[in-house]
Amino acid sequence: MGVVSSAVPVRTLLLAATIFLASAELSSGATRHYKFDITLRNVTRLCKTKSIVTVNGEFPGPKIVAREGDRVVVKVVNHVENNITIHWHGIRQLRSGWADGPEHITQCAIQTGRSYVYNFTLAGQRGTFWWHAHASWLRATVYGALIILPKPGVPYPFPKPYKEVPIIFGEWFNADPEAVIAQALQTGAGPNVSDAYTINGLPGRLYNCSGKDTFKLKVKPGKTYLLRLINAALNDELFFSIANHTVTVVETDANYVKPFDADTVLVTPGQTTNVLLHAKPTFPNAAFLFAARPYATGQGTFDNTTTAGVLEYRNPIGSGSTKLPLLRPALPSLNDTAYATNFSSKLRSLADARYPANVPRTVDQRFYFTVGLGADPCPANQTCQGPSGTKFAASINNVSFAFPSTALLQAHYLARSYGVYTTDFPNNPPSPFNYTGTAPNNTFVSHGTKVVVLPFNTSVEVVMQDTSILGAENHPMHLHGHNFYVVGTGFGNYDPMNDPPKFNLVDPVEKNTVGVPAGGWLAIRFLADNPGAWLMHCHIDVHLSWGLRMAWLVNDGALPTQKLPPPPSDLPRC
Ligand SMILES: *[C@@H]1O[C@H](CO)[C@@H](O)[C@H](O)[C@H]1NC(C)=O
Ligand SMILES: *[C@@H]1O[C@H](CO)[C@@H](O)[C@H](O)[C@H]1NC(C)=O
Ligand SMILES: *[C@@H]1O[C@H](CO)[C@@H](O)[C@H](O)[C@H]1NC(C)=O
Ligand SMILES: *[C@@H]1O[C@H](CO)[C@@H](O)[C@H](O)[C@H]1NC(C)=O
Ligand SMILES: *[C@@H]1O[C@H](CO)[C@@H](O)[C@H](O)[C@H]1NC(C)=O
Ligand SMILES: *[C@@H]1O[C@H](CO)[C@@H](O)[C@H](O)[C@H]1NC(C)=O
Ligand SMILES: *[C@@H]1O[C@H](CO)[C@@H](O)[C@H](O)[C@H]1NC(C)=O
Ligand SMILES: *[C@@H]1O[C@H](CO)[C@@H](O)[C@H](O)[C@H]1NC(C)=O
Ligand SMILES: *[C@@H]1O[C@H](CO)[C@@H](O)[C@H](O)[C@H]1NC(C)=O
Ligand SMILES: *[C@@H]1O[C@H](CO)[C@@H](O)[C@H](O)[C@H]1NC(C)=O
Ligand SMILES: *[C@@H]1O[C@H](CO)[C@@H](O)[C@H](O)[C@H]1NC(C)=O
Ligand SMILES: *[C@@H]1O[C@H](CO)[C@@H](O)[C@H](O)[C@H]1NC(C)=O
Ligand SMILES: [Cu+2]
Repeated sequence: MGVVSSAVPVRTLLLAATIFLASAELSSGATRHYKFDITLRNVTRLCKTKSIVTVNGEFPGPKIVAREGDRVVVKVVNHVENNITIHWHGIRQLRSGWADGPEHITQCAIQTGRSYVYNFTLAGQRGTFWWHAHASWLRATVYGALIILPKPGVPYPFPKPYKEVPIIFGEWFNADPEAVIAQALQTGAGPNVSDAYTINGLPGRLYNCSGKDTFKLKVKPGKTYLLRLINAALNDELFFSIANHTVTVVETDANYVKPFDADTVLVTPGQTTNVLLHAKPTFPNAAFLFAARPYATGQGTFDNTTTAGVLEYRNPIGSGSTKLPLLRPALPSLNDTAYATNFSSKLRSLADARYPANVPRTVDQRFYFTVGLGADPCPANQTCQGPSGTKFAASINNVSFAFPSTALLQAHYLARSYGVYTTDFPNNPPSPFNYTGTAPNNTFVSHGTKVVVLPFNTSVEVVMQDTSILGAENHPMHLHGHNFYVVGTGFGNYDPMNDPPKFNLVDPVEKNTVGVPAGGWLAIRFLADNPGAWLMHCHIDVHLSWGLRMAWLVNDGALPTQKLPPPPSDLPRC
């Protein structure tokens, strides 16, 4: 373990024991300094003690709370043996691409004993974000909430909640997650599944030996609570429900939506969703479980367990001794695509004068990308445990993206692409077939570090088409550096003649992560107004590891305010 002295004076965030936000006293336009020491820590879950990689020894990691317009400066010091980077999920990083974080894309990893300062502003954004490691599977334990409050005096477009509570879902492995993915990549098989899901780091009472490790939310009758849901699970989309309560959905991926009520909320890895919980008007003489378990569409095995927390009403009479009945929520079945589709279709932008939907109405460049699984042949000297003795792989337009030996953004900035990447990423599937029908005989993917280069301010439309090669599956696709509008979706093969007239260009939801439906397609539009190198990938980490990722290189514009500044002097080198 390297010992690193900090040259820059930094203020370490001290977390209050309570999870509630103390937001009123935050000023705005400030620079907020944090120090993230990447360290090992022993943690006991499910009766087993293991050493995990953490930030500042905390699990989940420290919460960052700032205001729209603030600057955030985080010095990350790596004291562990793993290479690591941190990504600020959903933050646009306007002209600060060097701070985005994905390893091999915007930076080389921070190696043992080294440090890097992430320095960015929170321009034009407010809502629920999160941060996580973006190297291998380290985000299994290295993640935390990043909350941007509106500027002082700017209200939410819904009644002010009494309290705000981050609810972070995670995925817990008794084994070392790094060993799990390393073994899977070696054998070609699907990775061992996790042992539990967690709520704010706690598996909850439905698991053996976890009664004490249950997140408790105490509420007062008649009050409204803003739950900031964040799905930090590695590989699983989650249904979330609270017994005997419906919630009002008001925001997704840090964009306000037209409010609607739901018994169950679907959150995919990478997504955030804000909901209002209206506590019952009078003391209900019961306690209520809230729980999350997967929405799973793939063919492989998955962790089908349930994490739970307890919603407890503060007894106005004060007699805490009476045992109250504990009610359980009814969650949709694990493969309830009808529920998932219905829920997703209700997400609509506010699209009003204050929060307009700036959806591109015209399109400069159109792309049709297949997203899905595939295979790699088994090396001659090995036996593989993937499909039919091959190794699992994944691709976009049959390209399984190979990480470059140096960071893409550096090569792009220095105009030295030779030997690092090529600019021939296919705009369309290389060989068309019935994407949601019988899979072609040859399911092998190709490999390459191929990118799409976009001139500054290109208006882009991407139709993402799920494939049924090795099983149709919902893929939560995440775009770095931009938000996008979801203008259309459907099942089966996308029809370029009959589907576009049905696109919603009025109030489509604005997101940074969206599930491409299992056996279906989804169309997004975005304006490439942020110079840099931007990863787009499936947020199911096993698919990401198998190559379901690509990158956009957005060129500088003509004006000085449209150019990527030079890299910071401490940018890690490979
Ligand atoms: C974790 O526990 C083991 C066994 O007790 C101990 O050897 C190790 O030093 C501990 N690690 C940390 C980071 O505390
Ligand atoms: C962060 O970036 C701003 C703008 O480039 C710069 O003025 C400031 O010195 C940087 N802060 C640190 C700690 O690097
Ligand atoms: C994965 O599971 C298999 C079967 O239970 C076990 O033998 C193996 O050690 C596990 N791998 C890891 C990395 O934990
Ligand atoms: C939990 O404990 C029960 C009772 O001891 C046991 O039957 C069951 O197998 C355990 N489940 C797991 C997943 O360990
Ligand atoms: C919870 O919901 C069930 C089923 O709808 C209902 O029978 C019961 O009265 C409710 N209990 C409370 C305390 O709200
Ligand atoms: C969960 O998975 C286990 C192991 O694959 C299986 O035995 C069990 O029936 C599943 N439970 C549910 C509710 O699907
Ligand atoms: C969902 O799972 C149930 C039980 O495992 C099964 O009977 C049903 O066919 C599945 N539905 C779909 C759409 O896969
Ligand atoms: C969609 O959900 C609403 C309630 O939120 C329900 O009334 C409606 O029947 C559902 N539609 C489908 C097709 O499931
Ligand atoms: C298979 O051969 C490759 C290339 O010669 C070598 O790198 C690899 O270690 C071998 N794998 C096994 C399992 O022997
Ligand atoms: C693709 O295959 C599916 C399933 O066999 C079939 O229902 C569908 O009609 C086919 N679509 C096209 C465009 O051929
Ligand atoms: C695919 O394989 C099947 C069965 O092996 C064979 O009948 C069919 O002709 C093959 N199709 C193509 C396009 O090669
Ligand atoms: C860490 O990154 C460096 C530079 O890219 C590389 O040489 C080294 O092998 C990596 N170490 C680990 C443990 O992955
Ligand atoms: Cu995926």
